[in-house]
Amino acid sequence: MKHILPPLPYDYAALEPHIDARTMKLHHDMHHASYVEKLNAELEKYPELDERTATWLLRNRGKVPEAARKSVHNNAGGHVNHSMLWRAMSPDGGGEPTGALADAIKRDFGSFAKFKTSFAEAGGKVFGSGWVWLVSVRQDGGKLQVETTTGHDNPLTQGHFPLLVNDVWEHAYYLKHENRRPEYLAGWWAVTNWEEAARRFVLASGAVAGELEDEAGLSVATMA
Ligand code: MN3
Repeated sequence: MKHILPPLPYDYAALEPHIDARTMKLHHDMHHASYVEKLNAELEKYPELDERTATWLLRNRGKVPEAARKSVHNNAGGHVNHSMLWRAMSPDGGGEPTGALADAIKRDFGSFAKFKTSFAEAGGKVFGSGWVWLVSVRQDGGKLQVETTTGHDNPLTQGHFPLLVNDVWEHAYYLKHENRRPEYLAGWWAVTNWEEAARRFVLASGAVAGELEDEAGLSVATMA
């Protein structure tokens, strides 16, 4: 099995002016593509991992041969995280979540405004390269919380199910926003895809446990 770069679900310029077309093209066609290429190249040496999905590789780090463990983890993480990222944004995005997701955000953060502050502050504080997430914690009754990860780590490795993600590596914003990460995070709300977050909220809170496949063909397993 070869891991495949999913196409961007919109044009490079679709998220302008908040995210510029050149950043989107480099980010998807160069950065994300290189994680997929490196993952495939590494896995060529390990036919026993041939049928494993990228999320399986992330969640089962200890079952990957030690010589390849770090590289597989970083590149599988880069692949999974960016695949989620493209869909966490939309040219039709922005606004506020509705329905059950909105209710859960209010329950766990107090208000939508407080959630936004928490997410933006956490993203701003990531030291170096990393990610900021809204996750559902199955082990805690589906409680929503904001988390950050460094490098290409993904909350799935902790059994936490990602609903929303933003990339705070410099390559995600530096061409347009230079060193002003808070400015990028503030503008990001205009393209946030709440429909996708709501779709993932249903996956996280539904009766379905075990392996789930999203449209990108990536396994987005909950921890049963
Ligand atoms: Mn990136």
